Amino acid sequence: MTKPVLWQIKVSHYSEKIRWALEYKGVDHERKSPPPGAHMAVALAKSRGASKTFPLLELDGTTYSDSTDIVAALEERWPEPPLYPSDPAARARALELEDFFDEEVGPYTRLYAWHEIVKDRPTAVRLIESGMVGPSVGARQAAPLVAGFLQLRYGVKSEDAAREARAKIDAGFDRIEAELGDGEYLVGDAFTVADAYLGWALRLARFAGLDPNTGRPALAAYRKRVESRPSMRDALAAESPEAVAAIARQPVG
Ligand SMILES: N[C@@H](CCC(=O)N[C@@H](CS)C(=O)NCC(=O)O)C(=O)O
Repeated sequence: MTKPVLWQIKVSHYSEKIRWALEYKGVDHERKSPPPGAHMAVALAKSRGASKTFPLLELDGTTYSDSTDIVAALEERWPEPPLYPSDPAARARALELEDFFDEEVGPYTRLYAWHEIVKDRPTAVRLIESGMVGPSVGARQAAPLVAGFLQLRYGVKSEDAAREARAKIDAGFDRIEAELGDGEYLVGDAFTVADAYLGWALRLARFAGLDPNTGRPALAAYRKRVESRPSMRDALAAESPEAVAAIARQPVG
């Protein structure tokens, strides 16, 4: 079997979801990170026009796009350890939460994080210098171009959009706090696809200076628990810790 190839954007939480899933299942794979900016063309070419976003996963001759479909393909190919609960009701809930994070929390967290980073030129330059976004040489010159791209693509310069994003993020975290209760994981008593995604959304929020923990004790304890899992630590350590440090406005460890 040829090794699966993950086409990723390092800083992307959707890519992180797949990195966590691959580590969790112990799947040996290769990672490719084309320079951001070139990613759209690469994604369109690799997916034969089906997707302009990353992640993509090449697996057994098929290119899967969209992180939800990629997790489904991984689950089918490597059922153990499972990311989907076996109980149908629990499974439906895990998939509903995954969808909620994908649509209602993730894009807003991304928009808010970029909004904060773009406002703060030294942080933006440090991030570009880390090689995580844009060319690592000429970071100072590249910063306005990267900011311009983000503004066009995600509307990151509007204060109204940032305010709306913040409200969505807070509502999402409040929902999670309410749903967690005393549970160790989001659904049932095992790590699932829902946990694989939420962990990164929480880190991204912290990069942007948001503090999901205050006033949310269940969420704070949960985050610590999930991030201390060895496979999660490995997935996080594998991607430029310097870049993470460059954008962190709060300790994210
Ligand atoms: N629904 C997609 C969203 C993927 C997505 O938005 N990826 C972003 C990275 S966070 C991307 O490739 N953005 C590049 C762009 O939109 O130009 C998924 O779950 O995979």
